[in-house]
Amino acid sequence: MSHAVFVYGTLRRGFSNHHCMRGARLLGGARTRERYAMYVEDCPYLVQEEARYHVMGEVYEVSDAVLLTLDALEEHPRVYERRRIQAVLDSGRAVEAWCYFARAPRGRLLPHGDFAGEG
Ligand code: PCA
Repeated sequence: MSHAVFVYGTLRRGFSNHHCMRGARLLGGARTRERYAMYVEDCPYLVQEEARYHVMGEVYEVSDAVLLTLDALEEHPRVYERRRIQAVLDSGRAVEAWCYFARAPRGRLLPHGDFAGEG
């Protein structure tokens, strides 16, 4: 079985945990359909209850095994909780995907929804 996952932080291309996406198929760059807030300490913490901006990331299709690896990495459901969201691919196609939200955000509020951007 495969699962679509929207990643917005260290799992993105070029970041520290991206190697965990090995074997995953990139569906494309994407943004969230809804607005959220992102706090950053060493890694980003997404908050679902605070509607500020669309969040940029990538959507991957992953296997059961990779999803379990990601759950362990993100310490779902204790530290991050995996929830369903709507994402919009750069192509314009809407997809439903899993996303890891922070249970207790830490750090400072990013002024925009792109962990790869400055600020
Ligand atoms: N890793 C997950 C959630 C936050 C993080 O740093 C991600 O990239 O989506």
